[in-house]
Amino acid sequence: MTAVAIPGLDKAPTSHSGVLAWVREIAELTTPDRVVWCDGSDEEAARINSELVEAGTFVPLKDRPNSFWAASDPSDVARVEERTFICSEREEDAGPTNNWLHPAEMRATMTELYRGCMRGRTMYVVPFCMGPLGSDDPKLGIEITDFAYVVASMRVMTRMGAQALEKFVAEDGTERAFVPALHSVGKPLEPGEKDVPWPCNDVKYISHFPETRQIWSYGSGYGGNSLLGKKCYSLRIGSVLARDEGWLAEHMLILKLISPENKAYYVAAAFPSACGKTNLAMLQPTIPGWRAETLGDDIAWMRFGEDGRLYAVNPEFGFFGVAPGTDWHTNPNAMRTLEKGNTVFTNVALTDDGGVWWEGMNGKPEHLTSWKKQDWTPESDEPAAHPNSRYCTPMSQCPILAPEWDDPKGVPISAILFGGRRATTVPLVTQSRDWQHGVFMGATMSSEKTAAAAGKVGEVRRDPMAMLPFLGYHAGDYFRHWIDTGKHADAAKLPKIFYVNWFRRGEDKRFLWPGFGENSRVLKWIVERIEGKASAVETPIGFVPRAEDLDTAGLSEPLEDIQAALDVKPEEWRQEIPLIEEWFDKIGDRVPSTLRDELDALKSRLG
Ligand code: SAT
Ligand code: MN
Repeated sequence: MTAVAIPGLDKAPTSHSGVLAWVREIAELTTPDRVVWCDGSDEEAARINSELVEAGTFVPLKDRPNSFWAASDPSDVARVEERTFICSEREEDAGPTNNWLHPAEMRATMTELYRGCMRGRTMYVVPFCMGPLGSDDPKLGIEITDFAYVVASMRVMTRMGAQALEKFVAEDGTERAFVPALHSVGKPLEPGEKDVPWPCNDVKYISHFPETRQIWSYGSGYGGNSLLGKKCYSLRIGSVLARDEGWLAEHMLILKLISPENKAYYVAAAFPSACGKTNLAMLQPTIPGWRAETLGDDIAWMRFGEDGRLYAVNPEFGFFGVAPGTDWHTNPNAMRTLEKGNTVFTNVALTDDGGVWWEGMNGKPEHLTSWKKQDWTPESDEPAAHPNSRYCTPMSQCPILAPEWDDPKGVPISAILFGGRRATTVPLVTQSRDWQHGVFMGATMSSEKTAAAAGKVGEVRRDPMAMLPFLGYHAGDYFRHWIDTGKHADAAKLPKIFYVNWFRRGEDKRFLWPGFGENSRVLKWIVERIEGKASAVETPIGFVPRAEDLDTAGLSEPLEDIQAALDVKPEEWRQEIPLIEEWFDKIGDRVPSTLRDELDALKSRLG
């Protein structure tokens, strides 16, 4: 092999042989102009930010410290599910909900794309750890990327740099396993060629190799496609690790609810992207005496503790939240988090005095620079911010962060919520009959598609446990893993499972439930159910409160609306049955028979 002298390649701050070999292999394949090993220091961050300003990728904001505005290429604004692949050795292990290509074929194709793809660029080596650094079994990764924006964002979203790299070699000298995660924007520069602010490629691949725990991403700079610790590692590869090691990797927020008696309850909740997970995670309860604290807004890793309870940790270190709709009314705690600065905003609008604005934010600016970098006025017929525009901000800035957020042990979960965005059919809240029935609810949950993924907004799709785009293996096996998780546990110690829908509408299409801070009323009922204190009606789909079972004191909505949000209409549910059957048929014979039994039982209860 010829030794290639790439400046910086030999500056490795680790002796980990696997890291050294892999970084060298990728440098020789992608031929960057230089290699930078990232240490995560403040000096490094300042240097990278100023390089991004220089490149035109970042515009410094004037309304908050150390914060930046970025506008992506207009074609690179969301996750690309059709270009996302689970490359297991056998197609049947990826299952019918994933795109599949044989790993050898994918490797061959992508190796050719990667060859020379970092020419003219810097290759950054970003060591990171998902979950608390003090964990006994830290989940490590190295992301190699040629986009400084990714480095800046990974520093916010993960525990990265020297502190993570330290964990690669255990105290006894053994080299720990890590997930190699390769990212390139796929836009090599010819000598003298001027770079664009947001390099990307029309050809995109977001590939996962579950058996070898590898991630290869090409062509996109957008968060979910490029911040590989997030969905790619923590969910797609994470779900495979969880299956093999006996835990759960889930698309869930983690919330701590504190009752007037000062008792804490931890709740994990799964909603599809852009369905209000961050708002619920940072809930400001409207009912007197109740408080909430945040532990995470997107991902939960859950495993059983020695006491037999299910404990959750958030593998992330920052929030990558949807900006539009966020304001002082819907999510004051997010606004306070963002005010502190240290935030990257992507695809929001820029105000004339150097601040940020998006649809749903207070104020009526007369003129803006839109996410497409065009003049925008209230007369413009396009939104000023892209509907999937995002803020990337440190969790530590959240004013209601729970003090135990970084505890490697995690927090014991009392309730799991599944929820989607449905205009009809699904009541505001339903308690499952037991774990297995709760798994059925999660496995059959449905939602109207949002702007977080490319595709048609509004159409209803099944999104099991909000994991449809994030499963690293066969959905039927995933359901079995959930059923088995319950079987191996002490039923009394398992979290109770609930199905919620904040988005039901009346005949005139208006929302029946006010949502946001008022969701604390639903959480209060859930806590009271756990304590055996609240009433509910047993319906064919599970236990549902009547309007009078909820604390509605001070709500301005008429009680009829609340009742309508809670109604179980058997005729609507009978229409749902063929859709669930079709969904199970799509998953095929790996659907656990227990879930088919649940479906039969539901059918017979509906009559
Ligand atoms: O784009 S991300 O996948 O990072 C966020 C989301 O869709 O939930
Ligand atoms: Mn998400």
